Amino acid sequence: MTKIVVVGSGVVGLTVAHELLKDETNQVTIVSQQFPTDFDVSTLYTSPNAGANWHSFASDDDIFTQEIDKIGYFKYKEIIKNSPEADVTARTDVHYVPINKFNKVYKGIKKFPWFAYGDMGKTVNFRELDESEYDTTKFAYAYQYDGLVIRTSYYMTYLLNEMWKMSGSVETSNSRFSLRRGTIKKLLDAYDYHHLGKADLVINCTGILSKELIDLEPEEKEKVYPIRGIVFVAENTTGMKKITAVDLLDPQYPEERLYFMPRREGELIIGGAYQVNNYSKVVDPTFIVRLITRCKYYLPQYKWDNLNIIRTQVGYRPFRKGGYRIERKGKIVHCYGMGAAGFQSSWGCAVKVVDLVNDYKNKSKF
Ligand SMILES: Cc1cc2nc3c(=O)[nH]c(=O)nc-3n(C[C@H](O)[C@H](O)[C@H](O)COP(=O)(O)OP(=O)(O)OC[C@H]3O[C@@H](n4cnc5c(N)ncnc54)[C@H](O)[C@@H]3O)c2cc1C
Ligand SMILES: *[C@@H]1O[C@H](CO)[C@@H](O)[C@H](O)[C@H]1NC(C)=O
Ligand SMILES: *[C@@H]1O[C@H](CO)[C@@H](O)[C@H](O)[C@H]1NC(C)=O
Ligand SMILES: *[C@@H]1O[C@H](CO)[C@@H](O)[C@H](O)[C@H]1NC(C)=O
Ligand SMILES: CC(=O)N[C@H]1CO[C@H](CO)[C@@H](O)[C@@H]1O
Repeated sequence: MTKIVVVGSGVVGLTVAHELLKDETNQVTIVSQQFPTDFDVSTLYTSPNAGANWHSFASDDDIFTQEIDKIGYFKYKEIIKNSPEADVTARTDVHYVPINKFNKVYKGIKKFPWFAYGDMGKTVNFRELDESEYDTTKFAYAYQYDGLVIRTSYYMTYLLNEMWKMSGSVETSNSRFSLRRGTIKKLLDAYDYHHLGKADLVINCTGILSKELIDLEPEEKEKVYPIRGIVFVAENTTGMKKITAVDLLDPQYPEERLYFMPRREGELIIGGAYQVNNYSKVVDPTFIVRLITRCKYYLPQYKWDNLNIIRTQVGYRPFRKGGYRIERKGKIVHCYGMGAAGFQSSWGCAVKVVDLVNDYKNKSKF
C-alpha cells in the first residue's frame, strides 16, 4: 500500500485525491486549513468563490493545456449524465464580442478559441451566431457552444462523498481515506499527517496560500501571484438561461469583466473582475453600479431592475508565471498554478498527477 498526503482541499486537491483513491493500493489523507463544507470560508480559499464554467483559455499552440481541458470537458459531461447530485448542469455558453474590442484589440480579425475547430468543435457544437441573432450596432460577432455550469461548493462536497463511498464511509483503523484539518507550515511536516503512519508521498495542491509555506523554493514563491476576482450571486429573475459573456473593453476600467452563469437552483452568478496582484477584500460599491449599467446597455433583452443580490464573493485566482506546475521532485508531487482555470483543468491535472505517482511507485517498487 502507498500512503499519500494531499495538502489542500480546493477543487485541485479534491480531484487529485479522488483519482488516487480509485487505485485500491493507495491510502489518502487530505490535510487542509479549510474544507468545502465550512460555513465561513476565507477569501484565500479560492474554489468555493468561483463561478464556474468550462471555457478553455488554452492558446492555439498550447496542446498541453488543451489536452488537460479536453479531459475535463468529457468528464463533466459524464457527471452531468450520471450524477445529478454533483450539481453540474449543461447550459449553452454564448460569447459576444463588442465592436470596440474587435477593432482595438483584435484588429478587425474574428478570433475563435481552439475548441471551435475539428473534432472538438463538433463535440461542443460550436457555431458562430448569425447576425440576426445579436445586436450588430453593439457587437462585431458572437459564438456559442454546449457548455456547463458548476455550483462550486456543492460540487466539491459531492467529490468528498464519492471518496467516502470508494473507501468505505465509516472510518476504521484501515480506512483508505481520511480528512484532517491543519495548517502545514512546511511541506516536510506533511508526511506526519497521514492517518496510518509516515506518508510515502506528499501532493502539493495549496493554491495561493502556498506562498506562506516556509520550505518553498524562493524562485517558485516568486512565480505565484493572485488575480483577484469578484462575483455577485443574485436571484435569477432576469430571464437569462444561457451562460453569457460579453468580451468587455472599458478603457477606464481595464480590470473589469462582464459575464453571467445561471445555476440550476435559480442563482445567477454575475462577474466580474480580473485584478492582478490585488489581495484586498474590499469591493468598491460603485462597481456593481457600473456592472448593472453595462448589463442594461449590452443585454437589454433581460430584466435588470430590482435585482436581488444575495452575496458578494471575492477570490484570488492562483496564477503561476510559466503556467501550471505538475511535476515530481523526489517525494513531493506539485500540482498548482491553475489560475483562472482550476475547475475546467482539475480532471486533466489529476490524470497527470496519477501518472507521476504511478511512475514513482514503479521506480520504488511498492
Ligand atoms: C471569481 C472567480 C471565478 C472563477 N471562475 C472559474 C471558472 O469559471 N472556471 C474555472 O475553471 N475556474 C474558475 N476560477 C478559478 C478557480 O476557482 C481556481 O483555479 C481554483 O479554485 C484553484 O483551486 P486550488 O485547489 O488550486 O486552490 P484553493 O481552492 O485555494 O484550495 C487551496 C486549499 O489548500 C489549503 N491550504 C493552503 N495552504 C495550506 C497549508 N499550508 N496547510 C493546509 N492547507 C492549506 C486551503 O485551505 C485550501 O483548502 C475562478 C476563480 C475566481 C476567483
Ligand atoms: C507548493 O506549491 C506552491 C504553489 O501552490 C509553491 O509555491 C511551493 O513552492 C510548493 N512548495 C514546495 C515546498 O515546493
Ligand atoms: C485593489 O482593489 C481595491 C478595490 O477595488 C482598490 O481600492 C485597490 O486600490 C486595489 N489595490 C491594488 C494593489 O491594485
Ligand atoms: C508502471 O508499471 C506498470 C506495470 O509494469 C505499467 O503497466 C505502467 O504503465 C507503469 N506506469 C508508469 C506511469 O510508468
Ligand atoms: C436558467 C435558470 O436557472 N433559470 C431560472 C432563473 O430563475 C427563475 C426564477 O427563480 C427560474 O424559474 C428559472 O428557471
